[in-house]
Parts: sequence; C-alpha cells; structure tokens
Amino acid sequence: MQQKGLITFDQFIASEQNKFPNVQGNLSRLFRHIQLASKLVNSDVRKAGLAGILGSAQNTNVQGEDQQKLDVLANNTFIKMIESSKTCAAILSEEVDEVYYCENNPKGKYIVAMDPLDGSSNIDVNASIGTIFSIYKRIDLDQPVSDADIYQKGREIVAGGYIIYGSSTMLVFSTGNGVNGFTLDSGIQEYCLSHPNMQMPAKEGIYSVNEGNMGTFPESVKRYIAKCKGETGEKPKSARYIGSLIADFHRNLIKGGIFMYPSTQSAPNGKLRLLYECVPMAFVAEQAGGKAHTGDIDVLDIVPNELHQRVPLYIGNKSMVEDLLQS
Ligand code: P6P
Repeated sequence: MQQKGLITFDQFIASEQNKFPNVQGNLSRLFRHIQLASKLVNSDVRKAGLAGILGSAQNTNVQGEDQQKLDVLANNTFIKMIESSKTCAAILSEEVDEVYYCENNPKGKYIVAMDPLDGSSNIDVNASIGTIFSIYKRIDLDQPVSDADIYQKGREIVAGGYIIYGSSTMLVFSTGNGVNGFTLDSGIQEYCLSHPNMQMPAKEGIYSVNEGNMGTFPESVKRYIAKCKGETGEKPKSARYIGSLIADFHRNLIKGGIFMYPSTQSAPNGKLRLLYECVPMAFVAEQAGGKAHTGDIDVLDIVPNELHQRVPLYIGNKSMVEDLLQS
C-alpha cells in the first residue's frame, strides 16, 4: 500500500498506465489535462469574490437554470483543456445545449461527459462545489461520433470521478479498479495521494435529502425518511444536506450515508442529470462498495436516450439504498 502523500497524481497515472504496456497513453494524457483544468478552476473558485467572478452570468442554460459566471468560466476552461489533449472527439456538458464536437480531433478515442461546476447555487455562499466527469471510449473511431458513442450505459465508462473545491481541493476517481483520492498540495500545486482505496463505511450513517420537497416524494421514500428520523422505533440517524451533490456524496463516501434526490412535483424525473452527474457518482459509489439506484434500476444499467436526461437518485451505503428500495 502506498504511503499517503508520497505519490502525485501524475506518478499514479503513470504507474497505472505501466500495467497496460500496449496502450499509447491517451487516457493518461486526458487525465493530465483534466487535472490541469481543475487547478485553473480551483484558482478561480478560491478568488471568485476578489476577481469579480461571483454572481449570475445573466444567462440561462439548457436546464433553465441561471448560469453563474463561474459556471461559464469552468465550462470554457475544461472544454479548452480537454480539447487540447487531442484525445477527445466530443464533450457533453451541463452548460452546453448540444454535443460539443472537438473539430480538431474527429478520430479522438474518448468522449467526456461533465458538469463543469456542480452546486453553483452555492458559489456565492462559499459552500463546497465541484466538477463531475466521466470518460467513455468510442465504439468505432472510423465513424463520426454517433449516438452509439454517446448513449452508452454508465457501466461502460472507462473512468469516472469528481474534483471537490472544498476546505481542501480533492480529486476522487476510479478507472474500474477501486477509488483513490488525491488532495491538492497548494504549495507545490500537485495532487498527492491522500485517500488510497476508498471504501464506503459499512456502518449506516447520515441521510441526506431536501426535506422541503417531502410533500411530493414517492410514498416509499417518505416511509424510509420516517424510519431515518426514528418515527417507527429505530434509532434516529443524523441528517445533513449541503445542497451540493458533490459535497453531500463526498461526505457520505467518507462517513457513510445515503443521498436522495427523488422525483418531486416540480421535477417528476428527479433534478439530477444522468450522463454527467448520476453516472460518474454511481460509478465511484459502486467501485467503493456502495450502490446507486433510481428506484427502478441501477443507475449504471440505464440506456440513456437524451443528453440532459434527469433521473431520481438514491446513492450511498449499499445497505441503506437497499433498505430504501424495500420501504
Ligand atoms: P435542491 C446543485 O444545484 C444541484 O444540481 C446538486 O448539486 C444538488 O444536489 C441539488 O442541485 C440541490 O437541489 O433542489 O435541493 O436545491
């Protein structure tokens, strides 16, 4: 087991690549460009109040949400850095209505789906926010990018993860061989391995949901939340809700717990987006021994049919998600 902090993200990626002697290093290069983009965004997030980049960009994105200046900045930064890696043929972004084709690299091996800055409603109040990404391998490089490349099941992704701009900045990701967390050492501007082989704690912990929407939750979810609150005799669980998916998920990954975003009256399919929020988080959750479900199906088994498709999300400890599904 590597000592914590003695290996940088670049060294980790290089050592992982060495396990596959015949690869050309495209994925490694893509990771390095994503890493660099996150350092640039981290710098913007940390000085947003001073650089006049807080607040609304006076624009509405495809979600109908008020775009924040930092949303636009993060989106442009990640698109620019991912495109310059020359490993990607297309990018799917929460902030871009349609597929963004990397014109300079139509035969790119990968497609990146991303939420460049999740939790942006929390930017102005200094709560943790983050970037969520997943990486798909294209089906046929001799063909132009097609729906077959874009609408793959989440179980097909080659990598998924997130960067959380919190009290520290962490990059947490998986390529299908477990989950590793790296903390940004701002002194040397390097991500250093701080959380090797992350696993969801077995103990049942926190429940995390916006109870303000309780009135329109499915009855099964209401029953499960009542159970979490000790209303049916069980020991009450602690409740935490930051209102930033990355922050709520990351806390549960470390301490144990379940995050729920059910369907509501205003969001009949749930609020969170399948391709670039639910799938990457579900990939990390499963790789850490957890579970991610919509109430009907495992998130990673959904065949997507629309870029900005929304689904309900129940994610965290396997036992807590299964308990919810049986409620
Ligand atoms: P609500 C942030 O805007 C976000 O997309 C997720 O990060 C977060 O989990 C959710 O919305 C919070 O939504 O409706 O509880 O404010």
